[in-house]
Amino acid sequence: MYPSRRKAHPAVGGAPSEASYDRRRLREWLAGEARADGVARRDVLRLVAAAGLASAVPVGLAPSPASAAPSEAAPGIVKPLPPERFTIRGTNAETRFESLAATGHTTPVSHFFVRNHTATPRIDADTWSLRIWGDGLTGGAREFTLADLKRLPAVSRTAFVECAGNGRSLFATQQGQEVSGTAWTLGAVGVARWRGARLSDVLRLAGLSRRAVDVLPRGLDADYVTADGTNLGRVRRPLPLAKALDDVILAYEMNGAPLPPDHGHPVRLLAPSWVGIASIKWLGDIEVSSAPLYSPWNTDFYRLYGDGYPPQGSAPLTRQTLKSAFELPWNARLPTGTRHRLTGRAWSGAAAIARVDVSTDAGTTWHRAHLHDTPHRATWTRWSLPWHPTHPGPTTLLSRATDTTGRVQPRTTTHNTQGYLFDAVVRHAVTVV
Ligand SMILES: Nc1nc2c(c(=O)[nH]1)N[C@H]1C(S)=C(S)[C@@H](COP(=O)(O)O)O[C@H]1N2
Ligand SMILES: [Mo]
Repeated sequence: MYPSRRKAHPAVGGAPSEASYDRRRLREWLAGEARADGVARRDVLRLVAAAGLASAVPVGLAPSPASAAPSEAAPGIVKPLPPERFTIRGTNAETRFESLAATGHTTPVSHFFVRNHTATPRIDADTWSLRIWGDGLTGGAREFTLADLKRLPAVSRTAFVECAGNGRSLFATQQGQEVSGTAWTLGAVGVARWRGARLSDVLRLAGLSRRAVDVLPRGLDADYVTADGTNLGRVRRPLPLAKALDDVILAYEMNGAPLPPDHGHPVRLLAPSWVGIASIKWLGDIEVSSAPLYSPWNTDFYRLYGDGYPPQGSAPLTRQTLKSAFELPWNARLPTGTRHRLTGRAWSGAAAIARVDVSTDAGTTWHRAHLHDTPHRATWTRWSLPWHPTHPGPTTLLSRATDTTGRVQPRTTTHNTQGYLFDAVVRHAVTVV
């Protein structure tokens, strides 16, 4: 179908670091070797431009006011999508951040965003199996049933899944910049308790060769066909072995129950702290390779392109960035003369949250918010601040997170054409009435 294109590379012993892996990839990319499984890079870039700009956010449009909520369900999503919890965006459903106020640290399936390239497939867990194959194994291909995976030691991990494009519409609404892709506000993120087998255990059982450098997990959902009709094959994105052996889970449970259809039933990958595309749903097979692998999802999508970046784009995206958000609708109306409790969440792909500062006067003064969870990496921390507005009228609320690496949300995010990794302080308009 779409055999992965390979080049000869010297064998690498042991697991390479993320950085050395990215450097090697970048060299190949510069040498013009990186192809997306037969689709040339320039063709995909053209496709991205053609398909993406059609759905670009018009500059100056306010982020999806509640009144404009589409009511019909997204085609291809199985679970109910009540408009008070979700905004439909094509084949995807964004969580309304304000609806998270009614949830705890973890996000129930009833509130968890869905990002589908095509549609949720219905897969029978009893007949499902995972195939591990490729020249990075010492022997032949191996199959694992769900029962096989459940016989392995189970690990549990609370972690977010966040789309690389979460916050994308803010490039237009806050920075006046055009970007392509789904116009998410801040709700393309959710936190769940994931449980499953370690990918490292399964790879070792399958007979991992010392020459292996990349794995390529692939979903069982339908081929992804771009707006102009190019078939990019099934959703798949190479993962460096260093990450695969570190903390990646083959998850079969979400919040203590079997994975629901929309989130990858029966088994998905969960790559903590990384961009959502790394967490392949409806896993069908994993190629293990002794040479770096490519797919459109690590060559043309999920890199940063634009004036601030090299012409070949950044290295493939790995960790998520730093964000914070209020659990309030856009343009919320808050009565004057009452004590409000402003609540929100903050998270970072790099580390735990160290502090959150909030401004209720468009950035003139800042107050340190109370943190309500013990901050941990790979998940979010809830925060709150009391506010007693005295003057009616419009104002702007700001929240600014700092993580334990010392990184602070900046005033602006450097533009990239596909609108990934928005990390700037969000200006949240409200009206005191
Ligand atoms: N097979 C498959 N896996 C996939 C996707 C997909 O469309 N197909 N979407 C990816 C993207 S872009 C994101 S952000 C996350 C979303 O996970 P969720 O739908 O469980 O929230 O799944 C990732 N895994
Ligand atoms: Mo995503």
